[in-house]
Amino acid sequence: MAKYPRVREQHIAVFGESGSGKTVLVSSFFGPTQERSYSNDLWDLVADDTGQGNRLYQNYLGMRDRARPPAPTKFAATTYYFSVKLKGGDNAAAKQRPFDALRLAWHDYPGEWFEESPSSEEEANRRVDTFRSLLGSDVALLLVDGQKLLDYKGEEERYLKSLLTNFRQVVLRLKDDLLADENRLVEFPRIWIIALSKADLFPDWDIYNFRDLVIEKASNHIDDLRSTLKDLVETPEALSVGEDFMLLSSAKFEPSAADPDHVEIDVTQRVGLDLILPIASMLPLERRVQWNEQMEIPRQVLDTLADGAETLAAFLVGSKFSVVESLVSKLPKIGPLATKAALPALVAVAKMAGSQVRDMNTQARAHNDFLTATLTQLKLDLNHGVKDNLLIKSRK
Ligand SMILES: Nc1nc2c(ncn2[C@@H]2O[C@H](COP(=O)(O)OP(=O)(O)OP(=O)(O)O)[C@@H](O)[C@H]2O)c(=O)[nH]1
Ligand SMILES: [Mg+2]
Repeated sequence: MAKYPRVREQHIAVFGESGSGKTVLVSSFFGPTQERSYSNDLWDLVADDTGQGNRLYQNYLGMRDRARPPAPTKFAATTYYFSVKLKGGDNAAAKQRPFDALRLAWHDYPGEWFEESPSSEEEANRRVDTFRSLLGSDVALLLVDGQKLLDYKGEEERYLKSLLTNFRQVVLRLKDDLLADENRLVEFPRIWIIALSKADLFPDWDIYNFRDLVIEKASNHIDDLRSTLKDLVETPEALSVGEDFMLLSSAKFEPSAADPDHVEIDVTQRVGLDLILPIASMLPLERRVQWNEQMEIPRQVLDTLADGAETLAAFLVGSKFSVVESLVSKLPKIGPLATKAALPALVAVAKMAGSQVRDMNTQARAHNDFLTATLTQLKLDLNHGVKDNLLIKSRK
């Protein structure tokens, strides 16, 4: 194995119109991890580019200390690169681990790109490039702007229809450029999560309230979007659109009691941000196992979906956790790829019961095995999101 880079890279693709909360989201994802009071015993989150990291932190400080949100994003997209650096890099367990950091690329861009036509050919090209990088992620978040839902109270279908059809139009317009000479795209987000941004505006809601509203008012538009996306991809059966839902709130924004023209921003009240890493890293792995049991997925698709999952699974099995070993031996051979050595391990990891994950997490922590502890922690966090009714995962 090559010594460098010992990393795995995931992309975060957030699709949302202008003002839907994309820049605030990435700022609130990163900002708190830089505060003095922040502590995480398993990993550190660092921005690979110091200047970029400082700008995001500046956004966050503006909100925290001056109730001032960042300005709308104009003209250009920015890709923020983060590393989730595992602790314990110099201990014995770390010598065996296949990587020391998860890398996260988060693409932020002007939402108006989805609403207005480009003003020049150069800009049109930039949009295609950005869109193409967004499509390199396994998971896409499609933001439903909570403020807009409130503005359209009682006739939410009007907003949802325009959101979903506009987005579909964008995809259709870019289709030829995206496909270039390919017939269908192999690398493509396979999980499209419909996410409510600004969920703090709905203090009484859990994810079921949101899901029910979206299905009730817009299921036909989701169907249309799904078929448009299916037309673009290789193995279209391996695609979840409108089956997963989540709540997000980057901070609590509230009109100030003293002066209703001003907002107060409480950055400590956040919803769903802790699910972003687990969703980016664990959800594709789980889904891949689900699909693999139901259908024959071509190797080329598997190689892009949850890329590196086998290495991870093999590592977990190799790390002598009896729970994985016993699961692997019990599993029936399933699917056309069951002979691939690492796959049963992958299935085992994805299917481990909550209590087993917890045991493994405890053991790994006790042994300073930070990679196993991190992976199992991400899985536990994902489970919590579901239990806390912040996340609905596809049951298919
Ligand atoms: N209540 C509430 N308001 C939010 C939240 N996040 C963002 N907002 C509000 O939405 C505004 C726009 O957020 P941005 O993050 O700048 O939106 P954007 O998607 O980056 O918009 P563009 O850069 O134009 O594409 C902010 O100035 C806040 O007023 C949130 O979690 N809760
Ligand atoms: Mg923005």
